[in-house]
Amino acid sequence: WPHVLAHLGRFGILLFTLQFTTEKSQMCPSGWQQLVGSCYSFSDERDNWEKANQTCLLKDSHLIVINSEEEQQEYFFKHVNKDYWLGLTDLSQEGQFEWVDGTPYNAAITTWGYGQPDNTDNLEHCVHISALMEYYWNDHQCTVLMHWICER
Ligand SMILES: [Ca+2]
Ligand SMILES: [Ca+2]
Repeated sequence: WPHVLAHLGRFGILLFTLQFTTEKSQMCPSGWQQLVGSCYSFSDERDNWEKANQTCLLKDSHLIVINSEEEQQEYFFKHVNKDYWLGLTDLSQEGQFEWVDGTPYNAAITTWGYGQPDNTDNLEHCVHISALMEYYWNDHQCTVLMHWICER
């Protein structure tokens, strides 16, 4: 390949890029989307946070964990138009947010909506992306039925 590419020049690089992209997309099971290095499944149904969490675990995945600003922008600002549960809760201890996959919660790269998290009525312990808040995050009651995104 490298020898051939040298002769093909820019066209060769294009071919190489196409082949690489194809191989990457084949890493995701059917029905999953390849975006920014992981595979994602956007639910058609709505469910409470715990059921959504369990559904992801049963599919060898976890509720989406936002690890970078790129991921936030790539996904939520361009690909969704609904509210979706994230893999982030403060169920264990109020105000101590934890990602479901053990990723350290880094306040520096969170994307909370204005005034959030506000733990309204001391009942909001599950985090979702909010279409109403232009895809910023909001803590909400875990029993609310909502779409969700699994990541693997
Ligand atoms: Ca809370
Ligand atoms: Ca809230």
